[in-house]
Amino acid sequence: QEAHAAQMERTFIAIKPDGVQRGLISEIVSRFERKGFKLVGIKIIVPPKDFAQRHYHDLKDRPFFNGLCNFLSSGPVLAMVWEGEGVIRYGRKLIGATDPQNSEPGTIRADLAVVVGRNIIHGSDGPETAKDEIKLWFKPEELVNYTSNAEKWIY
Ligand code: FUP
Repeated sequence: QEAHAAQMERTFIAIKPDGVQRGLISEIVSRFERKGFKLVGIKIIVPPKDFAQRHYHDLKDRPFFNGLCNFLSSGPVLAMVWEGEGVIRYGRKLIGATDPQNSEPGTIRADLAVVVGRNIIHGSDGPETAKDEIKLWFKPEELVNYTSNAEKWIY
């Protein structure tokens, strides 16, 4: 009988409208790709306002919630699912602190953004949110299971 490999960890990553408009898609995607994480879902959409509100529902009581949701739905968002060992936590590391003024040089937000309201990228902050966000943004059939040739050299 064929051995069943446990599915590796997955996280939801989105390049927000500022990152897309600034032409930063390839720069950001390449950082995840070169690390050794695997892209298993990707699409570009303009999320409707109510969808943005669902995505950020945890922040609904914060003063910036309305502006944040307006911003997310103001243009194209590149929605992605990345897979790999520790990808949720390490994805957050690649992204850097929420406020680009506080994020460490070398991180995406530090290197490519200046203010918190235009911090160009979103990444799930834990296993539960990763699961919820992947489910919100992607249908199961939009996620691809495959073995990349590099995998046997990464793990
Ligand atoms: P993060 O998980 O790093 O994206 O941070 P949060 O979930 O706390 O915040 C989500 C988004 O809200 C941030 F990406 C930008 C926006 N935000 C503000 O505009 N002002 C703030 O003070 C905090 C967050």
